[in-house]
Amino acid sequence: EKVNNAPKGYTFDDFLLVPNASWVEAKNVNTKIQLSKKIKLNIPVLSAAMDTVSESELAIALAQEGGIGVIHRNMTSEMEVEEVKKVKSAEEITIRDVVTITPDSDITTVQDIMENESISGLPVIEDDKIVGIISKRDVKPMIRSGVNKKVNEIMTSDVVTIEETISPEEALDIAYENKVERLPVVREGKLVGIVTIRDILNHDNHPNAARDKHGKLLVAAAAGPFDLDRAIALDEAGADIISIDCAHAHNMNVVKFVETMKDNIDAELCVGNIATAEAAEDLIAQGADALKVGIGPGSMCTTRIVAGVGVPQITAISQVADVAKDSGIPVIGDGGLRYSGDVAKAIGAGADAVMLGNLLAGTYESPGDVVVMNGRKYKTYRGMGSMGAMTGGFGGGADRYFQEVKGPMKHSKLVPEGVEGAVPYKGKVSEVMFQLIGGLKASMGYCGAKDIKSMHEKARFVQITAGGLKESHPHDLLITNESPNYPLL
Ligand code: RVP
Repeated sequence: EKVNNAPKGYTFDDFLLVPNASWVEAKNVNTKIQLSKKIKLNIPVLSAAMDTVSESELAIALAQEGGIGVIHRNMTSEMEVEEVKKVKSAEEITIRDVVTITPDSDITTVQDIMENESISGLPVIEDDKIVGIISKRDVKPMIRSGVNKKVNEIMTSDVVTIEETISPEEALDIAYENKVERLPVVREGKLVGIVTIRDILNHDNHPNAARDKHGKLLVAAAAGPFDLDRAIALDEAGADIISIDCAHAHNMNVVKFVETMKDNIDAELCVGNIATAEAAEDLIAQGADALKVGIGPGSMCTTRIVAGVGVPQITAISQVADVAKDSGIPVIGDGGLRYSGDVAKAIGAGADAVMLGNLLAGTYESPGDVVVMNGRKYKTYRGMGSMGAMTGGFGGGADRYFQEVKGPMKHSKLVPEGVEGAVPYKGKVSEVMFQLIGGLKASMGYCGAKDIKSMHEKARFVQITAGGLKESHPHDLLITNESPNYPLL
């Protein structure tokens, strides 16, 4: 009975989206999402918390495009905290390491410092307070005419300072208004840094970036399901989302611990992975802020082969989304996405956002070096449940799969659920996102959906056959020029 009456599970290749009557053009669609009460993304994309995908460099690049990176946890808690901090301070234009001078110094000393350090202005400090500022323009004529004066005789005493909390735009306005090139930054009257007009103007402000209320890039970080200390440390370091990273979040001990996690952190709590409506109900009841869906769809995952367990991804997403939408909890479709069309199908099936491993591995910003094989460039990509990730690094791969990480780790004691491999080098995250979001926007144009919410409502699917799938891919020709959004392995 339970075999013959089993429900069917479907995935991306089993369906296509049906074109609708549409007044929407791809160039005008809006891909913004509210990932949780506090988190707004401009593109519905998260990076996978994997050690060949997401460290600070990739998280910075993805947040600048409008998505959010999830720092992996196959490193010590201290190292992960540092990665979070790097993302949070990535676009800081304040120079923290300020060289200062005292009022009674000779201007020849000032001249020497300016030349040696290649800086053109020094704040003048007395008793920890800023009492003036001296620039190359003040010093040069004196030195040229051979007059040796003290700093306090020629410095500008009327210093315009700014508070640390000010935005770059406000700082620029103040600098222009007061006709000054540099602004000392103060906290409770004490100098903590300096901002120059040149640095503000050179600062590429990435208009589509995903930012917090202070203008800093958003970042998420992974923690094990019972690793409260790490979750608290990441929260204190400023992570916007803590992502509970586990192969089976419907393990009832994991479900039970969600409440404790929630009680101890301010950041939003994303929990995964799951693949059923029942799991969604249980986790929502415990207070999860977002749910991550995917058991076994990952490109390097062998869970479905090794354990025989999983739910094809489109079915999993739609089952979880049906439950989550009633509670307003966002759903992240994690794994199995190979093309931009899959992103559109995941969203059409009810996902609010997607999490990408393979599609972001092999970018310039992902960890690891480029290797050349048979004249083509590749980067390594491995499952967190692969032998390499479980034995190398810090055990963050093994406990994701509920395996013993203590003591000397012997290969023979572990049962991997992932493989190690390589993916073609794809260039910068910005280029990958351009194609991916371009494809999503095209899809939304076909479906008549002006934004993600209306994509949820308007998407209609047609189930296809093996013949339909064959017809969908390029066929009956030899591809002579590889397309950036249809790579060949
Ligand atoms: P993909 O994008 O298809 O490469 O899948 C990425 C996802 O696969 C990750 O976000 C994670 O949920 C899952 N994963 C990571 N490691 C493994 C494994 O070793 N089985 N699976």
